[in-house]
Amino acid sequence: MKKTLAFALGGALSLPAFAAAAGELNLICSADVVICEKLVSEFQASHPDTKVNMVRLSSGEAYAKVRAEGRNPQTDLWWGGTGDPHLQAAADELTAPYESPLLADQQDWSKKQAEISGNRTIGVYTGALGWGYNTKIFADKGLKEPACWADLLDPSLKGEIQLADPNSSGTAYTALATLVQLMGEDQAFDYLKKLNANVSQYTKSGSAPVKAAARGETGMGIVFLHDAVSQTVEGFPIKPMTPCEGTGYEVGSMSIIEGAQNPDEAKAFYDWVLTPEAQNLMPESGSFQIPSNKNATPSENVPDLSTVKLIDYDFAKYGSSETRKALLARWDAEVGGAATE
Ligand code: S7P
Repeated sequence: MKKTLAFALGGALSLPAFAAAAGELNLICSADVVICEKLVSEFQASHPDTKVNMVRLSSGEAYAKVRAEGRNPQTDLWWGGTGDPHLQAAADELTAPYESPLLADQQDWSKKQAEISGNRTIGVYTGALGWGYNTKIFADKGLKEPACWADLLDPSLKGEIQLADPNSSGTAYTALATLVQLMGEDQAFDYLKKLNANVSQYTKSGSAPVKAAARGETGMGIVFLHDAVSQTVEGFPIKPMTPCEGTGYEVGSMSIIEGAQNPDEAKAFYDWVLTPEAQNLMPESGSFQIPSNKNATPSENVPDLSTVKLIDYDFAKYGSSETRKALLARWDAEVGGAATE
């Protein structure tokens, strides 16, 4: 049974192209489509002279599109998605340095992202990696609550787990980099090869696994905790969890594209989306990440990360081109390749 997503970086060439025109903003949005659309409509309401053309792409797909456009960028701004591919784009000089007047109002983890990239990217939200499991399916099948990474290897979970493909998904790359940091690289790949026996599908989008669990199509999805919470808040029988051994986290990021055709519009959106008012739109749209602006009001549904055992995620290393390319190549060779057999 085939269960991996065939995602080739070259596939980005067939992704939607933006038309270039003054008074326009060509935006890639890499978070949930509901918040992407909300941000676009609210920005347009306050900036009626700017037409925003938005495409929603997972983080790895977005990086591939920006890289494919190279020195003839069609994209102006990339908002959201995990920070690692934004850092890789910064290191490749595919994104442009910009220091927003709003920088001082952001949390330290947001500013750190700017600091390590020479202001080519900035953090816009953060959230921890975990999973969500369907309590009804687990109860009906007599399955034990999955509390630790080790529990996910139990043979009783065969076919019950989904996660995304780390080539397309920033969430899944965060999971891969987290396991490497927790266990060491060789042990992490041993773990992933064993986990593969329990995985029914590697999806393109990072949040798809817990949406599938919510619909009863699978027992659980390895996702960001806030994406599991969104399903619980929607009324589905999903219990969000973080693993007992510890877990990684993302700094969702934003970058202006080097050589953007609409730099003024890109900067206007960039500054606006760093305001508390714009960031307060996130919980209204069912997005429960921790916002970067210190004056934003986090929703009561935002997970309390002080109760989560977080690793000291090395963004500089795991966002570097060298490390990201090497880990993805090894995943393709040892895990994704095995999954297609
Ligand atoms: O749904 C919100 C969110 O989890 O999606 C982003 C994610 O990277 C995009 O999906 P992919 O895993 O498919 O790349 C996160 O940044 C964000 O918190």
